[in-house]
Amino acid sequence: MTQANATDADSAIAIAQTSPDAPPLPDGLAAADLVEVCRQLIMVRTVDERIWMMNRQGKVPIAASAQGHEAAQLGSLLAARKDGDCFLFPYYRDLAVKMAAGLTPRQVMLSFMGKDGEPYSGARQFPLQGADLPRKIIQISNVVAASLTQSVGYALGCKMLGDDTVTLCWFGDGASSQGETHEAMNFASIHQLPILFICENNRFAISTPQSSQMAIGDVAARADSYGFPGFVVDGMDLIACYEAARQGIDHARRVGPSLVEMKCERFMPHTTDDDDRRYRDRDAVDAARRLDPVATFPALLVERGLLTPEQVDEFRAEAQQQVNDATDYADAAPPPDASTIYDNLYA
Ligand SMILES: Cc1ncc(C[n+]2csc(CCOP(=O)(O)OP(=O)(O)O)c2C)c(N)n1
Repeated sequence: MTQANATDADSAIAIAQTSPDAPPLPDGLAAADLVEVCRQLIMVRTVDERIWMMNRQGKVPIAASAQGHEAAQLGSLLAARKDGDCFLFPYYRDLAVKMAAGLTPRQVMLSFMGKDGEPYSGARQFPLQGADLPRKIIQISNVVAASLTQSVGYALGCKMLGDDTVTLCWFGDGASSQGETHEAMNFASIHQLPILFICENNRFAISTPQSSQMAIGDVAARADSYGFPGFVVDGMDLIACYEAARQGIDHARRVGPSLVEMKCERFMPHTTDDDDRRYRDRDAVDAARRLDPVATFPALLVERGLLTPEQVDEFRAEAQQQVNDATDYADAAPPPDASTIYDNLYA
């Protein structure tokens, strides 16, 4: 890795010099990138917590939390942004992917409260499902693993058109147990499609532990049998996830598919409808929380001299203020007008 140039990303705050004995920044990253991703991380967590709270107040019908997955999601999305030419197929837990791609707190709250202005489906679907084409995102449904075949189809289209886009597809360990995943990966390999598969492995498919759905430790081990590379990375380490995704994107463009498995933690129940106390040991959840990226990543940047503790506090205050604003805005917004019910339907 080489020391990156510290000028190619905007940041509203002054960036301190990296400590002289800090390790070099990852290839292609500037100090300002890490500061900006730290701001996003704090923002996403603040939004996510508010969504959960609004569910308990009866104003959000359902949500799947990204808490514990943010380093995997933001690291991989940062790689996509640095590449500049990627199309994204996130899944229902990927709030951080969607927000880092440009979705605002107001849009998120409109979506989860089912209000007019929801950007994915006009509030006619599960929150944030449909498409956000200006931000190059498709997430049609939460049918587990369906997006793998859809994303492979997208990558095939790019290849046939001679388009340089790389497709990224995120999914869970449970999705990797579906037959559709095998079909998609096999097809992608036969045709050497420009796609990166990212498995966010939190070791649970709702209440089913990994050991009950596969007899192997690493989902990435399957890549070999499809004929492409597979890598395991610490999904709680944002920079490691960035580097793995960057290599996967590069590989997709030069050669074809690869699979990166990001081992992460699901801090919350599967969704707001689930009670994970029935199947998860609380000590294990508490232990997982000690790896929380929303604590470890800002601490890393402070240690490297890229941020001060006061600046981290400013990010937290800014996030609270924006999320308060977004909540009030969405709460006051009307539901979608009944006359738009047939918009965006084919027939
Ligand atoms: C085809 C299909 N089967 C079952 C379900 C019900 N379901 C919703 S989420 C889920 C678990 C998926 O787990 P995983 O892929 O590991 O993702 P995670 O929710 O853990 O992030 C299941 C079984 C579904 N939505 N679609």
